Amino acid sequence: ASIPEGQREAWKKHSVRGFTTKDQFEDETVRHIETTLARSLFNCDELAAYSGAALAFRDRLVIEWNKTQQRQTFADQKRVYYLSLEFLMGRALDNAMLNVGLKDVARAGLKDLGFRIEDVISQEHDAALGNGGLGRLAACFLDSMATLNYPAWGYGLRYRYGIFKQEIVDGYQVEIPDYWLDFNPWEFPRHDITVDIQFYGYVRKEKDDDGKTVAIWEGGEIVDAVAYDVPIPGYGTATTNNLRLWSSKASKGEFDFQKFNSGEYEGSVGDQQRAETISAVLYPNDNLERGKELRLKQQYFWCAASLFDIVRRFKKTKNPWSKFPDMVAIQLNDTHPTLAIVEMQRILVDIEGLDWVEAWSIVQGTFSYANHTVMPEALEKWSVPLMQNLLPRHLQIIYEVNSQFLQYVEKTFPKDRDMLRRVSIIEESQPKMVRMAYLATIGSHKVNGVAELHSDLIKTTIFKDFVTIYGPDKFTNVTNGITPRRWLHQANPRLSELIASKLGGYDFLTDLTKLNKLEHFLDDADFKKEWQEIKYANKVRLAQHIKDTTGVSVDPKALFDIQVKRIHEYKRQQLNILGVIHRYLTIKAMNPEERKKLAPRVSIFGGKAAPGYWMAKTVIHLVCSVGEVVNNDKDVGDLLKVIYIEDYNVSKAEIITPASDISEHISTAGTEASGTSNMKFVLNGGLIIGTCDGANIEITREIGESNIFLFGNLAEDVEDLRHAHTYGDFHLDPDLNRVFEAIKSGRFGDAGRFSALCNSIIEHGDYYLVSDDFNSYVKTHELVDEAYKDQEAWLEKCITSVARMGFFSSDRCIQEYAEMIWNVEPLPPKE
Ligand code: IMP
Ligand code: B1N
Repeated sequence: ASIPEGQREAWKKHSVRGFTTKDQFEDETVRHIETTLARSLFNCDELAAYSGAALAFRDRLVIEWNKTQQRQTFADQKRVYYLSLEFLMGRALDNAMLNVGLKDVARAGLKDLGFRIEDVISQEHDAALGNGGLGRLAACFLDSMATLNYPAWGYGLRYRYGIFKQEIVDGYQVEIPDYWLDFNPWEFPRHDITVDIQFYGYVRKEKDDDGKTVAIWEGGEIVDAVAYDVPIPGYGTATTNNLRLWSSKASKGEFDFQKFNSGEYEGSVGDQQRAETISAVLYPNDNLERGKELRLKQQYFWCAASLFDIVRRFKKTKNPWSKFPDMVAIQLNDTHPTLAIVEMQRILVDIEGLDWVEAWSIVQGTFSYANHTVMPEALEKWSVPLMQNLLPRHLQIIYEVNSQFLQYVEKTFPKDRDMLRRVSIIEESQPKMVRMAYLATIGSHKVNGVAELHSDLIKTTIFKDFVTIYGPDKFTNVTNGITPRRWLHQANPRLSELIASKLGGYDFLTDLTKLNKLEHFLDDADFKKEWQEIKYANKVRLAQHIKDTTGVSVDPKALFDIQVKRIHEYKRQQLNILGVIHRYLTIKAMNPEERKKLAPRVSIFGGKAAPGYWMAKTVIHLVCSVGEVVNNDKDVGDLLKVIYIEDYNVSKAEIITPASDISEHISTAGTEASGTSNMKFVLNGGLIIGTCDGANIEITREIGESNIFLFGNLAEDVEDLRHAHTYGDFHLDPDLNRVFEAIKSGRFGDAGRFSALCNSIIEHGDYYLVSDDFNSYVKTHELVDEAYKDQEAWLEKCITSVARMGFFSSDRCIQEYAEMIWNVEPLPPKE
């Protein structure tokens, strides 16, 4: 307001506008190549062309980013902060081009400059700061929040190494570090935004001027958090939100300088390295927690930096503390950011001097928690001694929260003495453990699961007592979704274009329920023919990728059967490969006449195993070993091929997903909270074979039972079956036994390598019910074979399914969060 008129004029006159035409795009790209990158026509390779184009688009994003941030600052309305340890963003350039609506301009411009846009786009290194579904969900949510104009920021960690790159060497997984920051035009370092983060030390109690006892956390170690901002453009809107990632750096505090000046040069370099270790690497476990101190340090570092930033921004609004929950919603992506709850209470009580009860009601009004798993090995628990050492004040606060909570429970349910032990945040084990899911639940006003079955399950299992204590309204469901921009428009441009040509435009990309109009075209022969051609072209593209990377030729006319996701026993890739072996044995036992009637298949696997997950690595090895045998067996030919695609990631998913005829989502019922790739495959015109688990159930409800291949035991029966196994009531399926005999005979190489895998089923209780579901799985695959023979009917199922997938847009999902949980309004740009 106090800026002089002349100065304003000058800024306005010279303010950067960003390109809109092809000519301007070429201007900007060439300028960046020649000046920012110091290259020229004569040494501009595809990577340099990518860099130039990326910088041109980045300029555009930054202009809108600045306007959006100003608008959100002046609007003085409630904001959302999405805290996630993982953001699996994938590539940014293609997405930026499509979201700002300038891909055609860029294609034509790059052509003038001598490049094919696809080659340029594929130069980009994936931003792979996540493991799997949980991290990709966060990325889809950012896209939807920007597209729907919500004032929303993501907060995460800027890992120097993202998820490792996977190589398959001699049929085994090898992990290669993913150093991805060499050239990253999509981030802006903000060295001016640095937060001091404290660890270790001790707590002193002191009387303040009013005679009140206050806690003072002193000593220990200080590490700096530096902000790096990543612009998040919405689709078809100028809104460009922010993803703020924190990077750790040694603090320039006194302590450091003392060491340096007193000649302990190496010591001070050591401090620096220790500090930088915090944000160095993403933990590569999906659905598993290992309780490592460095992981807890990462969590606190990121929570404390984010909270400091959020509180600072709130304070600029001059609102009283009581208004905090009306201005700020903080969403916890699983329990990983639960320390933010404790940190907020610490800020309010220890630093701002609010009384405990008032502070705690502000905290509860602000936070909400989404649970993503019921797998016991993934539920976070931190040892009390570990926390006592690293975060002494936070542990005190946790004990105080627990004590007040337990007092309330005792008063309300005086007859249930055992309840106190069950619901206590502190598990009375040796050592004692802090149960993070309980802390997150107690500190939040809403807790949600990520699909209906999952949300029901958490209410009857891990949070059963909490439903009794708080009532059912605190617990809700928000079924996951995916962004149709990346997962249809970007990954499958031809299908998107075909749909647009029938529906009269691209409105379905922002209102996915509009797809239902596709059902009017089920009799349109031209439309169906083109649909089929597109699927075929997508399969040809994948076949080429398979040829280039594995050397194996696959026939694009065969049925492509795909399972790509993290390797985990609960996801049951072992069921899939054992089924493949069964198919192989069946083919071998057939005469040539019988073989002629078979539908050719390509079984495609892909996904990373956590480096320490031995059983998962064995599954990869079994798939590769089976492929080695099957793919070279002259009896089999094109009837069956078994492929392992290495280094499955977001950009590979964009090639693989549109190329499936059928995909596998076959987790033991009750174990997969939701799944999101199931949605992506169906949206791309593939059918699925799956169990009654996670979002498969709701997909079935939307698309109709006749359009999905369901099999296997139900979640409600799983417990009894497991119980029966442990009491000796276990029957190995005879077909499965035949498969094990083949493995044991050494047909797929040294049987000893697979004995632990086989024995987990045969001898050790078959926890994931592979044997119980095997027969139903094999039978259902026979139905798939039959159905695929009738191409007309198959196509109709595919189109009908796509038409009914509108519900699974992450836009719907974000709207539900906004209305039911966050209570925030969109802030659309003016004009
Ligand atoms: P902050 O996190 O509150 O510092 O805000 C994030 C970004 O919003 C800043 O980097 C600025 O670009 C923008 N911003 C914040 N406050 C203002 C303001 O008062 N006027 C214009 N832009 C602002
Ligand atoms: O979150 C996805 C769901 O679609 C999947 O079903 C679910 O398995 C996945 C600890 C996790 N749950 N828990 C994790 C990841 C990393 C980690 O360190 C747990 N991932 C999921 C999105 O809702």
